[in-house]
Amino acid sequence: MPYLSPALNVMTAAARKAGRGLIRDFGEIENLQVSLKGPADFVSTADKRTENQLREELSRARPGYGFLLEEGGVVDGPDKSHRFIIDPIDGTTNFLHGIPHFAISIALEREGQLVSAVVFNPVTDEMYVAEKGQGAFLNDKRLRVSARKKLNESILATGIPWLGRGEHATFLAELAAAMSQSAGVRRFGTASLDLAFVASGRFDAYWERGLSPWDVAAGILIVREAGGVVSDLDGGARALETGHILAANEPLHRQVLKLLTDAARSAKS
Ligand code: LIP
Repeated sequence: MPYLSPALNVMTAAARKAGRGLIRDFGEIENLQVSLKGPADFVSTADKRTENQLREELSRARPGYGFLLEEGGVVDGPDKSHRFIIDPIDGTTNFLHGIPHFAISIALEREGQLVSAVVFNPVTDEMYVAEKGQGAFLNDKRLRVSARKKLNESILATGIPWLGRGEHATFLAELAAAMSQSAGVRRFGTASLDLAFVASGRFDAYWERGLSPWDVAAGILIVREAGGVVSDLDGGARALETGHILAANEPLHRQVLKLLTDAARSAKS
């Protein structure tokens, strides 16, 4: 059984409750796909409503804590040492298109350190949790990153930049290198779940550029507590700040970092 601190208990309860609302909203999406207006406004309302609900639940249980919210930005609380980092719907594009792969992501920071994390996929009812120093769990099962050491046997996941976003040339060079040296590359579209999949050994490694703190905060702690390594794309510890992230087991982290560094360099020369 996972160790659930009181804070983590509050976070999982809030995620479950908000998840029920998201499931109802997701049911509407299919109908809206075929309407002329499309589901965009509906989804943005669902996003904001879910965020408000999470904020209310968490504030009630932990009055005074601050927030970093995808929609609402920074909300300072009187307690300067704690803040929740929340993405109410990570994988919004999937959600908008009726693709059942999205998550609620909640991290708790204490004195600037990630200490508790929840990534909840309400469709599959998969609740990933981690507590600093206590390990990572999927529902009741302890998580461990994969044991693969060989890149040519590994599945890598990534995020693909799109219209108006990211350095396409750099990404294409990275993808070409990853394709030619690994057993395959996946793009599922939800950073928090990509990280949770690394933690559970489903993916051997994951990299993406240009993410926001709320996409990755909870997932970073989950990977680390599952024995994985998370860095930025220079190999440093600033993934949360830079939004450029690489997560893997230790031997693969080294190999994929080199592959990406070489590829990015070749794209620039
Ligand atoms: C999304 C990420 C996804 C990434 C998108 C976006 P959102 O988060 O989970 O992996 O490719 O750029 O950041 O916007 O759905 O919360």
